[in-house]
Amino acid sequence: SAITLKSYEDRLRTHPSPLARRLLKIITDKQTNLCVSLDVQTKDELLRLADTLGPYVCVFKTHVDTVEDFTYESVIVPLVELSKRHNFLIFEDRKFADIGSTVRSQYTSGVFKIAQWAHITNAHALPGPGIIDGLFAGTKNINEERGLLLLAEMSSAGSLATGDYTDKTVDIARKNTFFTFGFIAQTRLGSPNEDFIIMTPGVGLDDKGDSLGQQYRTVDDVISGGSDIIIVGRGIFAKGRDPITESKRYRDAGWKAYTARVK
Ligand code: 5FU
Repeated sequence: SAITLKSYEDRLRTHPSPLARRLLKIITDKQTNLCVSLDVQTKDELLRLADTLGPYVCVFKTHVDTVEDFTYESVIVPLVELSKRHNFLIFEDRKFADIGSTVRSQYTSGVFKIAQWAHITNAHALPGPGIIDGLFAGTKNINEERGLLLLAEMSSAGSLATGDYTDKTVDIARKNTFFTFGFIAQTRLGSPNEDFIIMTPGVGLDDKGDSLGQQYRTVDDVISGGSDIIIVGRGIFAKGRDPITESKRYRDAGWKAYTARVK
C-alpha cells in the first residue's frame, strides 16, 4: 500500500532540526521539492544555472571540487548571494568518510571551507558515530543553521549500502537529530514516529541510467515511496535539454506526486 505522510507544513512545526524546519518552510512557501544537482565544471555555468533555476528549487546541490576555475571569492560569495535572492539552500555533496578529527578539518578549512557556506552536507556512516561528532564540532562557530545527511542507500548499481548497513546508519543518525536531519536514500527510513528528511538522487524521466552505474527512477516512484526531495542533475541540464523547461517539469511532477501522498 502507498505511504502516506503529513504535509511539509505540519512537519515544519515539530521537526527536531532547525535546518530541516528552514528547509520545510522553503518547500512550503515555494511549492517545490526539487533539488537540482549543479554538476558543471565552470563557475559561469554554475552561477548561471543557480540564477535561472533558483525560483524552481528548494535546494541546489554542488560538487565544488569539480569546478575548474574555483575560487572562494568568485564562486561561493555569489552563490550565497543567489541563495538569499532566490530563497534556496546549498547542499555540498561532499560525502565525508573519515575519522571525526579529520572530517572536522575537511569541513571547516582548506580551500573550500564547506561549513562556512553549505547549509547541508553529507557523510558516509562507515567510520561510525565519531564522523557525526567531528562534523558537528565543525559547526560550533557558525551562526546559521547547518544540517547533515547520512548516506543510507545509494542509487548506483551494486551499492553495498543495503540491509543491515542501512539499518545501522539509521541508528547512528538517531544519536543527534538536531544536526543529522535525514538521509540520502531510495526508500522511507526511520519509524513512523520519527521524521527524517529523505533526499533521493538517481531520478530521471527520460533515461534509465548511464554507462557508469547510475540508475534512474521516476519522480512518482520515488515520492510515492516516501522520499521528500528529488535530486535531479542530467535530467535537467544534459546537452539538448532546456534547463528551465525541465526544471518546471520535474518541479510539477514532484509536487503532484507529493500532494497525492499527503494525509
Ligand atoms: F549519494 C548519491 C547517490 O546515491 N547517487 C547519486 O547520483 C549521490 N548522487 C549524486 O547525485 C551524484 O554525485 C550526482 O551529483 C547526482 C546525480 O546526478 P544525475 O545527473 O541526476 O545522475
